[in-house]
This record gives sequence, structure tokens and C-alpha cells, in this order.
Amino acid sequence: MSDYSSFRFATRAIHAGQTPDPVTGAIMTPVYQSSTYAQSSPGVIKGNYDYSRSANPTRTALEANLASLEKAQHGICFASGCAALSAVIHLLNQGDHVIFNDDVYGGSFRLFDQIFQRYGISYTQVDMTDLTALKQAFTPATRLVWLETPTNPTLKIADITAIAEIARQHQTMLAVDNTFATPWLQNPLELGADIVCHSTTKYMGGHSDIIGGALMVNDSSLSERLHYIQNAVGAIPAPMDCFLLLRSTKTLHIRMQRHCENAMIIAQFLENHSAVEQVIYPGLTSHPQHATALKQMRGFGGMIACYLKGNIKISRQFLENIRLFSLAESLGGVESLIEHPAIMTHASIPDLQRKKLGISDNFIRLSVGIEDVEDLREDLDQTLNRLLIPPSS
Ligand code: P1T
Repeated sequence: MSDYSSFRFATRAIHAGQTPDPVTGAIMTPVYQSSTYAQSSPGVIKGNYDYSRSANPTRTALEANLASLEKAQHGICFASGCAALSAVIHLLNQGDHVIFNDDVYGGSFRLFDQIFQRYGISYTQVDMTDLTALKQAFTPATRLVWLETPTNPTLKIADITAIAEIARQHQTMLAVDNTFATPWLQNPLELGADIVCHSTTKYMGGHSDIIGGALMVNDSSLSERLHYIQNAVGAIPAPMDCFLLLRSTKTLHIRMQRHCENAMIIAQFLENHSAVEQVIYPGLTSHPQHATALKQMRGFGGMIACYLKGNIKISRQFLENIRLFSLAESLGGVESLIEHPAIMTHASIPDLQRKKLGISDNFIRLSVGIEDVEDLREDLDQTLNRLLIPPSS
């Protein structure tokens, strides 16, 4: 396979991991929809493949492509972002301890809290923007720091370089969930992380039509262990999903560019609207970690959070009436989505903790798509203006 590592992002996105099909010359990597592969003699395989749980050619191409985007040596793909996180936790042993963000994605919290805690893996949650709190959270049993930045849904930005250094001092592995940023905006391995994780369901897939996950690493023995877990546990993506994802990454750079442009315009618009109490967007100078975002990201992404002026009734009215933003979980697709984290994506976070984090009844999350930004702005403006009309008595 050709080496594209010396090329720039867009070239790697389009070419890495893929060569014309040796039999037909097909430019697109075929969907190798086969569970098994013929052997010439017992145990003697013809190529690199014997069974598709272990490896599949469409998946191999995808794994090389994703690794290239993160400038990693190895990529390992999974059936979902949660399956990728599970594989990382499967590296641990009973009695080990994990530190992760206080405002991590609800499904990631649920995995640590409801599944792996039962197997004797304990955890501490900290605000990763508070490095003193992070240092205090380490115990002699800490083996993994799981870092989401930007966080879902409150968009906090943590300093990856500083956290990598702290993790290194404690001989602890650092895994960064790079789902919100994508490799177009941020490369955690270059900042000292050991593992990068993606829910490829989101921006990498970009079209809201697949569920997937991926891990990227540089260390060969870590890659071997993760491939072993991938095969042993079996949470692998189907060939068709690998094909769709390979097609999607070819446009990641242009999609992300537009997501960032549109989100900045929408964030500025929301910040000036009288129905909105507060806007959280890493690109705004009002964002508490704007300087950290500037330091480690090449843009600020397509996700915005905001507080409406009002209560749950106002939130419902807004979410039921907005037209171009579909009310749905998930994010990162070409189409704009909007949701209510307290009721939807972060319902598995205990009530008290949600309140402490500011995931309240008037808290809304927007995934700004790549539609015409004027249409998005007009849609938001009309719907927000209606919230300002006092209900007739
Ligand atoms: O849904 P899945 O592909 O398993 O990905 C899980 C996941 C992991 N990490 C982050 C940062 C995520 O946002 C997610 C999934 N998030 C949503 C479905 C959501 O609407 O926030």
C-alpha cells in the first residue's frame, strides 16, 4: 500500500489506505461483503484474511485511512463509539482506577458507572480544566485518564499537552475522545496522548447514516492489544459501514471548514439575541477556555450550547417549533440538529450532577450543519422571537 504520510490533510483524507482494486482497477475500495475466506490447505490463508471478525479488507482500508488522518501509526475500528471506549476499558484489570471528565458524554459515563464498575474498575470524575483537581484525583491504582475535549455537552476545553504531562508523571495512559474536534481541528497524539478515540457516527461519518467508532495509536504493542480485544470481543463494524465511512472522510476537511464557519456566525448571532441568556462556543472570546482552544485547535467546530431565558416550557416551545434544526440526538451530520441534553443525550447522568454541571432545563445543544447559514440564522431568529411574545391571557 502506498505511503501518503508526507501529504497534507485533504490528500490523505482522499487517498490514504486505498489503492485501485488489483483485480478490476476499481477506484473505490469494494465492499468486501464476506464473512470468511478460502484457505488452500488447513491453516494456510491466501492473503491476509481468514475471518471477517479478525479482519476485513474494507475495514483494513478504513483503519489505514483513519490512522493517517490522526497522523497515527495504527487505526482500529469498532461498531460504535461506545464499543471503541469499551475496548480501551478492556485494557484494564479489576482493581484499576480511571479518571474522566465531570461532564463526559452520558453514554460514556454509563459505561464506566453501570457496566465496568461492576467488574471492579472504579472511577473519579473531575473538571479537566482544573489541573490541581486532576492531580489530586490520582490514586496508586489509576491506569487511565479518559479526556473529552471539547466536552459534550458543555463544550469545556482542557489543555491536552498539560494533561498528557501529568498522566505521564503518574505512568498513566491518556486517551482523548476527539469526536467533537475531529483530526481536522485537533491531533491529540501529537500533543502527548496515547490513544485517540472517535465516535465515527458523528463528523467523520458526517451524514447521519452510520454508527461507528475508532481508536488510533502510535505504539505497536498497544495496537496489538487493541486488535486482540477487537477480535476477541467482536464489536466490529460491518463492511458496508466501513465503505460509507471511507467515502465520508474524503470530504471531512470541506465539511469541517463549513461547520466551523457556520457555527461561528450562529454563535455570534445567538450571543446578541435577547431570548438567549448565554452562549457557549469555544470560538467566542467570552468562552472561559478560548485561549486553550486557540492554542491546541485549528478551528472551533460545529457545536454550540446555549441557555435560553426561561424554563422547560420555553425550551419545549423552542425545540418543537424550530424548523431547519431537527430535534434529534447525535451531531456532526451535514444537517443541523438540536437537542435538550437534560432529557435526551445526558439523561443517564444523575440529576444532582447534571444540575451542578449546568445541564439545566433551559440548556440547549446545537449541531450546526452545512446548510446555507442565512437560512439557519433566519430559522433561529423567527423561533426565538416567538419566545419573546408574552402568552395571551
Ligand atoms: O453513539 P456512539 O457512536 O456509540 O458514540 C458514543 C459517543 C462517544 N463520544 C462522544 C463525545 C459522543 O458524543 C458520543 C455519542 N454522542 C451522542 C449520541 C450525542 O448525541 O451526544
